[in-house]
Amino acid sequence: MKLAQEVIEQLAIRLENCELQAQDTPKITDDHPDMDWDDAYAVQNEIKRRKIARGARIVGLKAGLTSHAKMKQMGVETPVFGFLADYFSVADGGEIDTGKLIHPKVEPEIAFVTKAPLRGPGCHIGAVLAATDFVIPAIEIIDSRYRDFKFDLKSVVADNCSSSRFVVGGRMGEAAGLDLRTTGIVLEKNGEPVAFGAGAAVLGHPAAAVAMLANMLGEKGEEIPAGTLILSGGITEAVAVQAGDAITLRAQGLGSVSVRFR
Ligand code: OOG
Ligand code: MG
Repeated sequence: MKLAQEVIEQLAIRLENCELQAQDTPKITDDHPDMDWDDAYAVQNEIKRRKIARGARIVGLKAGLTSHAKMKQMGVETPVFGFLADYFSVADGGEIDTGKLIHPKVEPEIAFVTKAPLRGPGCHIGAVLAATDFVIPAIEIIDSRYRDFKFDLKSVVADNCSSSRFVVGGRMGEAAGLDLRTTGIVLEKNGEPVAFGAGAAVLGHPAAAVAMLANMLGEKGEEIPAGTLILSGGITEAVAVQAGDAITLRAQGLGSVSVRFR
């Protein structure tokens, strides 16, 4: 750790206020070029602590930057993780008020729900599939608090990996009966297909993103508990949206999930 606890707290307040007030800010490494990974996750944890203290529940986890498309889009090279709070969840077919967001983008993802705990190190695809209750398609809405979505990895980790909203829906799938590598997805914006992909875009297999997450948490002595919803990361580049847009994700064998922006 390079930053004092007081600075961690100030950065958490700054980033969380940007989220709650839909305002952007320059990336935090501009002022703190020496901050390290532990500092970045400490800021994220402090944001989580503040939300819990205000009565929010944590309902899941997300892996980010797990596909080459996303890494290339954002110019970064390592996967990262964040948390999902209860109020991030939007019903399938629901509406999102863009007035509460800064510059939202949507991502097509495969979400996992666990039925047994997952603990690293040494967690692998087999362990993830054995511990998966079901998979379900998800649209993640990311909304970096950084000006023009410009950041480096430590800044984005501190900002809870741009987490903003998510929608799960469609049909539950049994992980054992699906080949998630070849599960195809189509993302539609206002009825037009705008992005396509298959599960293998995410680290070769979406379950590998969940295993990676368990291994990263394992290094901190933490585990993924049973009953956790996990977003495994955008399969394609994120697509910018604005008021009036309607988004649908169709996933092979898993139905579709939709959301509108006003
Ligand atoms: C970081 C969040 C990335 C994903 O699925 O790759 C992410 C960002 O691109 O703002 O959620
Ligand atoms: Mg994502």
